[in-house]
Amino acid sequence: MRANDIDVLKTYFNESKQIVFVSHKNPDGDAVGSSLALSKFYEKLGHQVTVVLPNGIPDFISWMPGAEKVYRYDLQNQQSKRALDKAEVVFLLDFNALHRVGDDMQNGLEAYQGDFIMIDHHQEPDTIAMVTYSDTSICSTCQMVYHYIEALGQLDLIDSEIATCIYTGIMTDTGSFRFASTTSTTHRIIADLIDRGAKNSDIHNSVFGNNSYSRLQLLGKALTNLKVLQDCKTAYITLTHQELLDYNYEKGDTEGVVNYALSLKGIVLAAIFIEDKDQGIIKISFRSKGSFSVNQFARKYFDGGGHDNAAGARSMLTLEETVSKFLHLIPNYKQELLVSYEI
Ligand SMILES: [Mn+2]
Repeated sequence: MRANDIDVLKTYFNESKQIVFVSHKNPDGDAVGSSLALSKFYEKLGHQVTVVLPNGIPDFISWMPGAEKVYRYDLQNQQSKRALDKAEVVFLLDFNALHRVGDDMQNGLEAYQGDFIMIDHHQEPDTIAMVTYSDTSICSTCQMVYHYIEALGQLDLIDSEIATCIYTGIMTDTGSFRFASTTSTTHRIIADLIDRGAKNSDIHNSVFGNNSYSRLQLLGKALTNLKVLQDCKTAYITLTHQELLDYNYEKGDTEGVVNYALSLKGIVLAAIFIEDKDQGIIKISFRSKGSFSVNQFARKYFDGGGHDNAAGARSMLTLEETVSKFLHLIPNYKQELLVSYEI
C-alpha cells in the first residue's frame, strides 16, 4: 500500500463511521472472507458495520463466523438499501468494477453518494474509490486485507474469527496453497493466522469435507462429459441445464470442477461451460497453467475476465454454439498453448 493512503485511512477512521462492506455476485471464499474479516476488524475499532452481498453465500462457506449476519441484496433488499443510505463509506472487496455485483445492486451502488475504498487483486480496477489498493500479483483479497491491517499497525486486533475468515479466503483462492500466486509471504501469513487462532484442519474439513451425495454424482457426470483436445493441450467440460436438474444442483456444486480438467497430465487450458437457464446465459470458467492468459482470452471473446490463470466469462449463445465458438478459436492459439507451461 502507498504510505500516503495509509495516512489518509488512519485520519479518515479516527472518528466512528457507518461502514458497509460489499463484494461480488456469487461470492466465493475470498469475497466472503475479506468482507467478514474487515467488517469484524472495524467493528472492534468501534465503527458501525454491515456486510451486504448481492446474493447468497454457498453452503461450503456458510459456516464462516459472521456469515449469518450478512444481508443479501436480492432477498433483504430494504435492509440492504437502508444500510447503503446510512453508509459514509463502502468497501469494495474482491472485485474491480461495479457491474460485478449484478444489475440491481449496481444501481444501488451507483446511487450511493459517499466514499468508496477498494481492495482487490483483479486486473484493471475502475478508478471510483477514494483509496484503491490494487495488486494483481497477490493471490487473494484476503491476503491484501492482512497487509492492509498490517500497514495500519493493527495486527494485534486479528482474533481467531478474523484469522479464520482470512485463512479461508487465502486457502480457497489459492487452491489450497498450490497455485503459482502462493508465495513464501502467503505461507508466513498463514502461519501467523494459525498462531492467532485459525484452526487450519477444521477449516479445510468445513470447506472440503462436506460434500453432498448429489454433488459428487454431479461431479461424476461432469467428468464423464470431459473432452480433450490433446494437440492444443486443452480440456473442457459441459453441463446442461437438464444435467444440473438430474443431480439436484445447488449453488456452489460446480465450484472447482474446472480444476479437474486442468489436472489432466499435459493440459494447460481448461474450461467449463454451464447452461444457466435462470440467467439465460452460458456460464464459463477458464483456467490455465503458465503464460497463456485466460483473462485476455475471456475478455476478448466471452465478455469476461479475471486473472491470468483463472477467469470467468459468459455467453448469450446456446451451449452448443458457445462450445463450437470455443472450438473454432482454440486452434488459433495452438502455438501459445504448446509453450505456455513447461517444467
Ligand atoms: Mn479473490
